[in-house]
Amino acid sequence: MLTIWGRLNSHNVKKVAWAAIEMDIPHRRIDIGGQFGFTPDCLAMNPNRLIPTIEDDGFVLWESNAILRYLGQRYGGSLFPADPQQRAAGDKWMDWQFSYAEAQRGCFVGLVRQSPDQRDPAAIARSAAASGEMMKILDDELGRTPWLSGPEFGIADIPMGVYAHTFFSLAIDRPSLPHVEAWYAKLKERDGFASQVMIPLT
Ligand SMILES: N[C@@H](CCC(=O)N[C@@H](CS)C(=O)NCC(=O)O)C(=O)O
Repeated sequence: MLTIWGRLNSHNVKKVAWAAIEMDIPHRRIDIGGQFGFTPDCLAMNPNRLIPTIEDDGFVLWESNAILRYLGQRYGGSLFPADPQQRAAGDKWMDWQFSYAEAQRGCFVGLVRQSPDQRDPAAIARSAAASGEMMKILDDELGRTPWLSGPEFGIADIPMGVYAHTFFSLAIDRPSLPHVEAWYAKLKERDGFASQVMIPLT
């Protein structure tokens, strides 16, 4: 059975927990990281002191997007496109998500993880503006293709899907993003997204 280690209020853990449901993989998730800390066994599996880590039939893996690709290849069927160009076209959005996460970090941490007296409103506004600018790039893409994975939903939609939920949940100014909003509305209809991603931000 697949084991996922990591607290669910982590963007990177949400990706893997959602993917496991999309792929119908029997699994369990164990809270570690953040307030749960790390046991020596966890650190032996992943010395980075980061989440998520998975174990699947004795195979240990960390780095959330590497995990998505592994699960997609082993269990994902059509969620992991066979065509190299279609897969690469989605892959770039999976890598792009890490740049996006940097842009969004300031407003997420400021508004969710910091108390009002710790907040730096200017830093939050800068991060919100940078996030909105990047989301406009995503919006252009989603005006050309229904999914980041191609004609159908697939693993390339998962990383930015998780971050889009945060973006639309934060009390920040947002530009007009009709295509991202339509894509996000379709994601919200998916059971795995609703149960693993659409949880209160903490
Ligand atoms: N590139 C790594 C980043 C992992 C990462 O930064 N995880 C954060 C949570 S989203 C973490 O472990 N923070 C420390 C903690 O939760 O204790 C990945 O995608 O898996």
